[in-house]
Amino acid sequence: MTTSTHSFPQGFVWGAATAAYQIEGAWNEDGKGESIWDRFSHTPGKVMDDANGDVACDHYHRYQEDVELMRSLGLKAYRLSVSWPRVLPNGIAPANPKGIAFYDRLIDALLNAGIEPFITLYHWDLPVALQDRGGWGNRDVAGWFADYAALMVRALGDRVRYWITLNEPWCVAFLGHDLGVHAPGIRDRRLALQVVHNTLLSHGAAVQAIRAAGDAQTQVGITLNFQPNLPATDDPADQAAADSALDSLYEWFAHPILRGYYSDRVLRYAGPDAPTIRAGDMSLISARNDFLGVNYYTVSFYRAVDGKAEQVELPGLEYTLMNWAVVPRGLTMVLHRLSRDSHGRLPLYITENGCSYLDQVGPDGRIHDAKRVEYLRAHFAAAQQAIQEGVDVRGYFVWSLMDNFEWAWGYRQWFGVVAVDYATQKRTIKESGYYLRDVIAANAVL
Ligand code: IFM
Repeated sequence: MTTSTHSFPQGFVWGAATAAYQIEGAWNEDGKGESIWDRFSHTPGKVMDDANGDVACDHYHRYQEDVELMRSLGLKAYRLSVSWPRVLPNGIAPANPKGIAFYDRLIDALLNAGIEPFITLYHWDLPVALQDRGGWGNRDVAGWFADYAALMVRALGDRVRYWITLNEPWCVAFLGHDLGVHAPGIRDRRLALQVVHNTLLSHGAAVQAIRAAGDAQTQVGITLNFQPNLPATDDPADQAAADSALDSLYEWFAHPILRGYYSDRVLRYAGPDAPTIRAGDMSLISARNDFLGVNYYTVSFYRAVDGKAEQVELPGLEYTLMNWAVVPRGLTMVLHRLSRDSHGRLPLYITENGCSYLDQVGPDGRIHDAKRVEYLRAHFAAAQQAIQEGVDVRGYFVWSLMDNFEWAWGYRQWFGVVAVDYATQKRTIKESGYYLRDVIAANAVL
């Protein structure tokens, strides 16, 4: 099925993504400081099975093997995150030379393998030392984060072109500070809304710092997660219900970044809990990005029940192990919306997309993860459709390179295209990994 209509543009950036806490392990080695996820996962009852990332995929020690794996899959790019407390144990200077040396070696190994690194600076592992000073709830975090960003660009910017400031700040704010199911495990809505603003502010400050420390090649952006609201049926009442439900992911983050203000709707929802905004904040938050990272997994369905919007599951639809509905057209919709709202001027990278299923090893010893292959195929096609319709999508990173620590779920979810046996640390490429390899080689949906 390799017709040109299924092809991606030349030079399309195919990759896979991971995050430091989910794979590195070595949680207290070589001078690394404690992160809020170390603290959270070491607190009984916070993570399923009381699992933690102390060892995870032991990537800190096995990065060379992992880069070889990436090379064997033909990845053009790899999205990794830096552990802030590994390089700055107290969150601020002095730096930990051994921590920086790890990323230095990793970047060199990637470049030697012909793989372009995309670095995320914050994928949820704040130094505890900064949490003790109020963490994301303290406005000073913008300065701490900008200094950390500048440090990393000075250390790696001669070889790393693509910088992502934060990953999914919605999760930082709401899962970490409102629902309390992620570190630091706080349940305080007012604080969570201030964290929304402070993460955005930190992004803006880091964009400036990265540009100042980088060169003409440097590209900087942020990765946001999207989960659009869709009607459960064609009934206009359900459409109205979907439209009336707040799309908190879009409105708290993409909207202020793209437009420079919070929508009336979201401020109405916040009421007295709305964040404190100072003069100049919104122009910093909405300063130009070179690209936007898009994480997409699923949608939310709404139905009108007694005049109210109610979120529902749709019987008959495929759901993954996370209980996320498989809706590829949602990705096409998100890409179109972002293109429209940025007037087509903001290159998009899909920085995460993938699915968790309980994989079975077949009698032949291989992992036939047919559902993951199908999920990826359908979402590649959905992205390709948006590109054909004129959306500027430059790359696609599958989540995830390998099975890893899935936050509050511990090791009970499997997103990798490579399986990890945590007892032996043996890596096994799944069928979906081979499928990804073939798609990359063909640069087309197969
Ligand atoms: O594993 C996470 C990742 O860290 C952030 N985005 C969603 C993934 C799957 O839940």
